[in-house]
Amino acid sequence: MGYKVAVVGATGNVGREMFEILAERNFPVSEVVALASSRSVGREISFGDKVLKCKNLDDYDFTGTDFVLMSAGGDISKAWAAKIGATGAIVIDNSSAFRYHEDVPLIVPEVNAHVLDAYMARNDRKNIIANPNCSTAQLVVALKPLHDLAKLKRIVVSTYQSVSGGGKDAMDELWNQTKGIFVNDSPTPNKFPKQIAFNVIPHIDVFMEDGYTKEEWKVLAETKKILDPKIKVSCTAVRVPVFVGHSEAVNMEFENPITPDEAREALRNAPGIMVVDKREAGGYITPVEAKGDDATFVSRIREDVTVENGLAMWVVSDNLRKGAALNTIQIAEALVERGLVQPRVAA
Ligand code: 11C
Repeated sequence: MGYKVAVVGATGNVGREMFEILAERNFPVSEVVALASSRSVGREISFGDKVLKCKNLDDYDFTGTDFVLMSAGGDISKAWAAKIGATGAIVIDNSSAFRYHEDVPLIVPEVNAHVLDAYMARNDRKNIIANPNCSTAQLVVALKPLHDLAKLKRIVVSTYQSVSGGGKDAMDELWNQTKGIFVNDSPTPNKFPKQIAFNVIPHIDVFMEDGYTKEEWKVLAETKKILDPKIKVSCTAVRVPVFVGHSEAVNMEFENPITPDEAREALRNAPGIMVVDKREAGGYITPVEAKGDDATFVSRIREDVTVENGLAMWVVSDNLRKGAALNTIQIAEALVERGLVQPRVAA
């Protein structure tokens, strides 16, 4: 039994990661199709030991396709997701276009896969499921076991986000600026508002009226939607000169007492998490080690003495994987495992 899977945005950072993860995890496919804009038609994409040629999204017929994994930006998702969903295919969308719609489930399988059951039972569903922002995905994976144990009241998150979250051009800008600075020829910032090489920038996405940025607002809105609307969230999102891997310093206040040891134990037993927490030099994870890994790593678990029932921790994950491509494919896996999607064409 295999599913026909199409990837929209096949040539992007996340699209390419999706093919790798589909192959790595042996997702049960009958066929995999690479879709992109007309300018990328014919470009070759690796899928396991096969090479796929990109087809044109504009004239692709989705009849018989089971899953469409979209990662081509919000505008493409807005233009296509409903049309594709109407053909019966399940769209799993990596953009922010539908995340906050009441009728669209926002899923991190380790946290709220059960929401899929109710959604798939609905006759009026639009067949669109949203994947969260990368900084939210790793955060809620780490918060969930602690929330179950001691009930979160409030969290304060500071992110250290890699440039790959901004796409390939952003990675190129860091690379070219870094090289340029050594030869006294630093190109002017283009993708980022200020120099990113040897610098940090406290600004990701657009500014909102209240002074927070959209990236910071996403962490707040998505954590509430996925985990619990009652949790108070404040975030400062910062871009750092790291190619892949987002890190987060998280301060938490709980309703009930919880010790660092209890937290460590709960995190160790939770799905998708790897605890690396030795109180010595190097006894924690950095983005360089998280790159290419599926786990959400938690380190530096300790008491936050500034509040009653407070803890602090350091959370790192590969933003292109758990933050994007992996979580998208885990949603498809959850739908298959829960018997919620059957192949439309027998393989
Ligand atoms: C970044 N978090 O690091 C962003 C990228 O809403 O899916 C992903 C944006 C999103 O720049």
